[in-house]
Amino acid sequence: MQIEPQAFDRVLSSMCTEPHPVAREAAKRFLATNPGDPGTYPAVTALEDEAIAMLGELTGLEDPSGYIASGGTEANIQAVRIARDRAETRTPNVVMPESGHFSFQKAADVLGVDLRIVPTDETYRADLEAVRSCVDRETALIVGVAGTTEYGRVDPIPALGELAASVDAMLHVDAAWGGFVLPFTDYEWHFGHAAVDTMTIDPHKMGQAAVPAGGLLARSADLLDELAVDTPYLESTSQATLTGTRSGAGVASAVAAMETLWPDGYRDQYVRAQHNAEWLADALEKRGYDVVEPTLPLVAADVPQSTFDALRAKRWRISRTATGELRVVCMPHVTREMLASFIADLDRLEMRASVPMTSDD
Ligand code: 0PR
Repeated sequence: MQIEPQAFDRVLSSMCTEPHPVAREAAKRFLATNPGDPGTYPAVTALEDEAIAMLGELTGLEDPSGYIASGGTEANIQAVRIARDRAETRTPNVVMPESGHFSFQKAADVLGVDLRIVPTDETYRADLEAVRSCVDRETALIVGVAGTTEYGRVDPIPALGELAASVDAMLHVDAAWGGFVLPFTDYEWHFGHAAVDTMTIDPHKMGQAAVPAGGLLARSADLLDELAVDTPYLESTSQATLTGTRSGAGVASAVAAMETLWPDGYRDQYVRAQHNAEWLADALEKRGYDVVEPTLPLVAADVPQSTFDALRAKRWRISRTATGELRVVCMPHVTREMLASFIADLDRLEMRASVPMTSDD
């Protein structure tokens, strides 16, 4: 029996989306290539250089170093690895707000660094005082998030950069999800705005590329060189990636998506997604739910557990924040019609809940 891949028509929980048609096509064409072996697959290697140049353009970095990773998890692990290997101490720590993605816990675990998680403030952003009181001479890295996974918040990146510099630590910005919408906002989040050393920015999230296409960027080549190991029997001499063999599909589809959509297509997509998020937040508020204001296209709202479960039973793919709020990510595949139909289902559920049960029910 052939199982069909799932449609996206009820998916409100994903930070990935349907690849743009040109990205899908490029992924198919480059499926059999392996940028892990540039000597054998030079065409896809040239494409990867293009991908990094374009990511540099999005993030205010003139001469970017980096590579297309398997995803944000790999990019975050590698950023921690660079910082750990640069640190002068043998017992380095990494300071991160509690809004940081769980991939940093994996990084800390495999790399043997001490991960210090500090609280966020009432706006769900890194609390600068908390970060300041946690850093010390052994801090190798401060992590700031530009588009948090749960609430879409952007940490005060320039101030985190100053803090990092004051203790000789590096600053990593996790813009895995936010990186493709933030260029159209007033936030200060990238290499051109602050003393950012490394960044995660994933084409396979808001960038509309096919999975796997994460992105790791470094301000200078020497930072990326920290990751390089010798590859004696390949034609190329060293490799900075965590994975060895890797798919050229993600690389090619990232380039195709960015060539097609940067900047106008991404801008249109951001505007549409942000309007949708505001429309949904408004609709939920009108129905009496507490809503966390969507500063980027991501809505969180306090919906009772029973309502959440009933919506799941209606096959809506929704997820929750750590504190239990309903969380809807307004990705490119999430249309106004989808959201209207979601709200209509919510209304039907609430109506049923408010009508007293009769013996006919
Ligand atoms: N950094 C941030 C800020 C993220 O939100 C995520 C993933 C990562 C790093 C890790 O990226 P990769 O998953 O590419 O390694 N955030 C979502 C999550 O883990 C990703 C996701 C994707 C969730 C698809 C659901 C889904 O259907 O929750």
